[in-house]
Amino acid sequence: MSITAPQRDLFEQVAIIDPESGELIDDEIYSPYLADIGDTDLREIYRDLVVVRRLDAEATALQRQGQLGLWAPLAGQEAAQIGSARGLRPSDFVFPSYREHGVAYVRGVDPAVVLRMWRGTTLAGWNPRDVNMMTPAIVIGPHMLFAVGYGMGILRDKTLNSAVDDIVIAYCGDGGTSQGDFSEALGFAASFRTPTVFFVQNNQYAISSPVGIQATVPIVQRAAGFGVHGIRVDGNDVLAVLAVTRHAAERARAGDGPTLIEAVTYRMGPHTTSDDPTRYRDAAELEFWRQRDPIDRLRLVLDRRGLADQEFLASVDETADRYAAEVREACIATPDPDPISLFDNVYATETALLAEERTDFADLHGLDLQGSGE
Ligand SMILES: Cc1ncc(C[n+]2csc(CCOP(=O)(O)OP(=O)(O)O)c2C)c(N)n1
Ligand SMILES: [Mg+2]
Repeated sequence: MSITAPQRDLFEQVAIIDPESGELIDDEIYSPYLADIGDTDLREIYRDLVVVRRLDAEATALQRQGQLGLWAPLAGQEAAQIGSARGLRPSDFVFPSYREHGVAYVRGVDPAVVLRMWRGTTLAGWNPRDVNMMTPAIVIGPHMLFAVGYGMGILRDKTLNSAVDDIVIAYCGDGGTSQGDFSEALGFAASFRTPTVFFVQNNQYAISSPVGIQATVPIVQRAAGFGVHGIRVDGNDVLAVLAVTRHAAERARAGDGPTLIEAVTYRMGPHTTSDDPTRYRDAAELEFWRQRDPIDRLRLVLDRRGLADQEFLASVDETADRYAAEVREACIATPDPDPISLFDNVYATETALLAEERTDFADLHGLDLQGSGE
């Protein structure tokens, strides 16, 4: 069955939570995708948002205390990440960039493992197959192409087994859309009608460059030129993000091809812990977005429905604090790898040059050549 691609004014952002009243807006196209979301789900989603923000604060503190080399904070983007990740099935595959800690949380990646890359004790992190999520892409762009290739693989699997209906999602930022890889990926995805969702978190900045420098029209408008369906959503409205992701995933599963979702949000913190955003943006702008905080937005819904009683809120805080304490403990306890292990797993079969470099490195530092063998 084909899922109709609704045509909307592409400047308009899909929203579900009324920012004044906390009432749910009845959206003809997208509300049906939330029909199964009851009070328990709303509370669970709220808990996710709070826990992920707490994780982010803890990781930032760990970096300031010298336990991490770097951290890319997600504060402000919780709804975009939790909403979209919750719109997927476990069997779908995720290609993240480097800020998707909230997506990793929903996929069930151990947060202590997430932190290891930022601590510099591993080159990547987890086994992508365990959670159907690739490890972070620091280089901006290529993973969009990988997501198209993965989608082509799904289509091939489908020719062998018609029951296959997985989809693949790739995350990138507003700045990432300026990469050639982004355009190439959209072109290929449209031509081959791959089951790929491109999820752009437009957090208004690429490091210090405001989005207006890279995109003179809304990013979502680029989709149309490639023949890709586009949706612009209020990225701080977790229910709207969930609904549009489910919609895009449903279309992809039905064979209706790729969708580009532009989630309009804001990076509340620095680009990374090495950045000082006060040098390029003013306090008024930050305040404007503080008024649009994604956690407060969902809180309005809970308040309105009488779901945010003291007992519930205390249990959320307790979950978040316990989670952060466990992450901290695991991070600090992570041992440094044997330096020689840097040469492990570079190739399936070690080349002569690499073997020579391994020996030179061991000689230079007086290391045992056997290494950890990890
Ligand atoms: C190919 C490439 N060029 C440049 C960089 C350096 N770089 C790292 S993050 C970044 C900005 C990306 O901004 P955006 O895509 O909006 O994502 P955000 O950081 O806002 O999540 C740049 C230029 C890189 N990692 N890869
Ligand atoms: Mg950005």
